[in-house]
Amino acid sequence: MRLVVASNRVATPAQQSSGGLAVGLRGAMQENGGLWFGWSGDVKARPSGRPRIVSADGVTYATIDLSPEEHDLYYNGYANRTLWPLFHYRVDLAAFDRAEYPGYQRVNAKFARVMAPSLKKDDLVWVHDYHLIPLGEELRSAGCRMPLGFFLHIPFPAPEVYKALYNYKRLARHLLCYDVVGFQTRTDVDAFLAIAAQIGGDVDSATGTVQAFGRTVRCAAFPIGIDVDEFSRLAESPSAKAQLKRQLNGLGESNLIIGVDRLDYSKGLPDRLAAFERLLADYPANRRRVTLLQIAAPTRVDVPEYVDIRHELETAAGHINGRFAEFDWEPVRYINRAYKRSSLAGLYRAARVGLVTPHRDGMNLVAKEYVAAQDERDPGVLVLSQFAGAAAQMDDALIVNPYDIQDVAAALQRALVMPLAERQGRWRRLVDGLRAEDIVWWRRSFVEALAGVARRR
Ligand code: GDG
Repeated sequence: MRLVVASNRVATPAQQSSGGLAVGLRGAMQENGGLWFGWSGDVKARPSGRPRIVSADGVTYATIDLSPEEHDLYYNGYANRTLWPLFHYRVDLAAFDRAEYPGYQRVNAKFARVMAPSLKKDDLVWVHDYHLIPLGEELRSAGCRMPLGFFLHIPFPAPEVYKALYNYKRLARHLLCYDVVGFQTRTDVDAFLAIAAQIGGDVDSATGTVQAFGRTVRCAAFPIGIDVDEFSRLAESPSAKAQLKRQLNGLGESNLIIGVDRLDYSKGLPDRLAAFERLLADYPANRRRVTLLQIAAPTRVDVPEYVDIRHELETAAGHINGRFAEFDWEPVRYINRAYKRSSLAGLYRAARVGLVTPHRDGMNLVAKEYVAAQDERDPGVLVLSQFAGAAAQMDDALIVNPYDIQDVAAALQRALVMPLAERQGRWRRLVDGLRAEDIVWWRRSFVEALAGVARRR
């Protein structure tokens, strides 16, 4: 069966730096010839109604442009100023502007209009993430009868948080138009099932099945994984090593703690810096000997909350450096731009500690990439937030409460002095888990669930 994927952005093969997710999805589409739909990333005053088509290696990519108004209401509006903060428990940051939902809905309808004519009745359709929740219902209205699946990359919040959304019933009903709805963790599945029951669905929690509005929907956790070998290969590549040597010059003998995130308020960065400051204050032996390298690549720069968090972090990094720096040692290296994947892999490997402390995260792939990039003879230690989806699979990390600065500082200290044998034992169990549930396992499990729908029919 052919696999058709829809996501907000499409990673075409021309984009050299596409991440593991893009590569994983492309692999799935290459198996049986696939089609990938999405936004081109371009905003045009008069976008054409027809998609731009490119084909490579058995996969066809179809992208459309958005108008400035569509971009404002759909992408910067309902998706990133309402759903993103709310689903990450930031009700305080969520904009509940009723004018934005119709714009979001219209872009989903436009996607459906472009997609429907090229779909065949034995295709499997897999829709990704919070930008495109209504797409399944729009495709159904356009007469599409094939199995439709949806995967949510971000958390599904607890019912009491979710219900702060003025149209939460509408949105849940959109989700119930798919045949398979996938989440990152069991916690997310349970939260959604609770909502499904509250809006009138007949829910069987044991099987994750919901009967509602004349349909049967299967809900399950499909925790996303990574390509483990890609990261260990990248970490050992000559270009990673050469670049690393340059980048690390100047750090002297410092032990490195690394954080890598999109610059986003959900990632817990101000508290992370506060925990590092606490480490230096409470465990003074680390002064002059430990450096925090925080890479925070800017994203969603048109959304005001992202401008605020950027300023907050610059101030916090400056404050720590002002308090502790010596002429030959700067405790925080805060870098506001993106690096190549191979450079990231080299830096992960060089770092004694991987510090991943989101306040909320659907999964968090950086935690997994950090582990995959380690040298098994001398692996570093992962310090991981209990509120990242990854914590459900990675209990050999040092699991912390990211709001508890003292707890995080103590875990950093423990990681910095952890004996080799313990580091190796923890790393071995973590990497075995990553291999068992990697990116290929993830997409095969989801596609298999969707193919099961077709077989039962
Ligand atoms: C969403 C969910 C879920 C980061 N900085 C650079 C760079 N990155 C790459 C990382 C990693 C990816 O971006 C970030 O993935 P995360 O999973 O950490 O976070 P989100 O972007 O928020 O992703 C998340 C994910 O979807 C998948 O389902 O895990 O919970 O929020 O791969 O390496 N890549 C490059 N340069 C950088 O500077 N090249």
